[in-house]
Amino acid sequence: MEQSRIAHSIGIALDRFIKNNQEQFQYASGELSQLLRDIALASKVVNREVNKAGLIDIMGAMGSQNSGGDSQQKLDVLANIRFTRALSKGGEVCALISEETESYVDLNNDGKYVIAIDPLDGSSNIDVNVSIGTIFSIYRRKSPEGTPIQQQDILQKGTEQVAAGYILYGSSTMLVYTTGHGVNGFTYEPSLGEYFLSHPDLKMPDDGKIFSVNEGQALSFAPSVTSYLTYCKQNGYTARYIGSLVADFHRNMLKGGIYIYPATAKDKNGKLRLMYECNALAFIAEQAGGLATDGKNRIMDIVPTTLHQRVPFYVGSKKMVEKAGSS
Ligand code: AHM
Ligand code: MG
Repeated sequence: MEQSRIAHSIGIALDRFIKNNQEQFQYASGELSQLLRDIALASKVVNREVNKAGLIDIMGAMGSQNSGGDSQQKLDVLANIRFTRALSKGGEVCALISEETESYVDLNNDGKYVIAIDPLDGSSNIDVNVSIGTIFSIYRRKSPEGTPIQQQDILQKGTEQVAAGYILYGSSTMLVYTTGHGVNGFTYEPSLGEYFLSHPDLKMPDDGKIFSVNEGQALSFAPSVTSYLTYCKQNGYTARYIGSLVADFHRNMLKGGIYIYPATAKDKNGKLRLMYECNALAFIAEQAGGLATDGKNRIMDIVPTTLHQRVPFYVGSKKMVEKAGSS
């Protein structure tokens, strides 16, 4: 009782929260906790880079290098470097799948966990000072530790995730994650350099009035998508689309809404990637009482066949996703 009261008190620091809740993990050896801390630490570094993004040209013009000796680089590449470094130093991760690399990266063969990550999502918003995000999924490896990574470790379906989360670099920076026991959101306090619990046990409204879709592609949507969007408009729904998946998802989770990236003429399987964009948000959505499908099937049941596989994505309030799927 006391434990759960502490674990859910608003204002508790992320590190303490992770420690207090460690016994909820199926394998409570502390490595998953450390891994989550590594991700949080890397996200603080990325947050710092994101916050000075507009200064990069100025600093570049001054010929400056950052503390690691790297010359200034594009933010998404930089974010990939930051997360890869943090995860390889920690030692808990045996393989890393990233949007930024064609193949997976072997890290520590003795590590128990596989990570799929989109280090900085929302590429069209990076240079224009609009919210962007990091998305991650954590899996436990199937093959024995200390042996080379195998396909079965890499291509796991979403139901196998042991944890997933995202970082939203927005008007404030937030880290939201689940280990399969509900969803908790933490807000970053920059002057203290720490995340604090601000959104305990997040629940997505069952129904909502916001739809988020790129209607610029509407002429090539399937009739089912068009008819659902017509239904939304006829019923006084409101359109909100930032073009950063994490930001659109986060708003809809708090307010009630649906995000759709359907198949289009340009992207026959939709645009978004199953392994490091959709699965993590599907896990969080379900843990918060929402739903995620490809229009028909549950996202987390899809067996991946390639690392960068795309999938149509419908995610958000349960009733809205069900209605869109049956339109
Ligand atoms: P990215 O991985 O190149 O950043 O693309 C993913 C992003 C999502 O964040 C966003 O929801 C979607 O692409 C927007 O796509 P579009 O510009 O086609 O609407
Ligand atoms: Mg992306």
